[in-house]
Amino acid sequence: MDSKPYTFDIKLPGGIPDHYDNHIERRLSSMRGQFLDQKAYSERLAREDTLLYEVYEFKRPEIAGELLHGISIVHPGKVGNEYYMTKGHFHTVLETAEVYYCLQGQGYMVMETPEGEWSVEPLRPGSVLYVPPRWAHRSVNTALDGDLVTFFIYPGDAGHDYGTIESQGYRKLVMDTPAGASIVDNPRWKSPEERHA
Ligand code: PAN
Ligand code: ZN
Repeated sequence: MDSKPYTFDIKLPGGIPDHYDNHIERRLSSMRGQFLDQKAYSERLAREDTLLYEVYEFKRPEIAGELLHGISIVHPGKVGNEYYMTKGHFHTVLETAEVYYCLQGQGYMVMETPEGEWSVEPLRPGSVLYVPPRWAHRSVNTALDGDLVTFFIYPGDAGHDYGTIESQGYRKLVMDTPAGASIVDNPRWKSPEERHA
């Protein structure tokens, strides 16, 4: 792979880089079991396989020393009362961190450790979020009228573990309530004790 320095531009509003190596689209069908309101999920999926979020990546070798980076764009909307969100994941190499820089929109990063410690941090244009090693992370777009655009950067050897979140869920959900966007307990979350029982 070419190892010369390079630059790219991110035009705002929008957030799509002027060049990139890979474009990923994640649709409703890839989020089975993730949204709390499963009836709303199935009804929507029967109508259309909605595009929930997109990632524009720059390809680098997936080795320690490299930094993988790109743009994540979560579109606005809800399934039931739950805002569109990313799948979320732990890094396979748990002891690897990540930095997110919010460029546009508003939302939250929902985070959790394997021990069940949780944190939900706001994302606003200009906010920089440090996700320490060991914390699973999921971005949620709480603005119903525009995209949540973030720039991310993480170690080349981190890898992605989606399966753990798919089976246990996150401890906290971000829901649209009469009081606005609210952080609520996930009734389906399994504590580490329940998981190992
Ligand atoms: C990001 C995420 C991106 C999409 O690049 O991969 O926001 O979210 P999911 O990977 O959970 O679908 C990142 O955290 N990389 O490690
Ligand atoms: Zn990550």
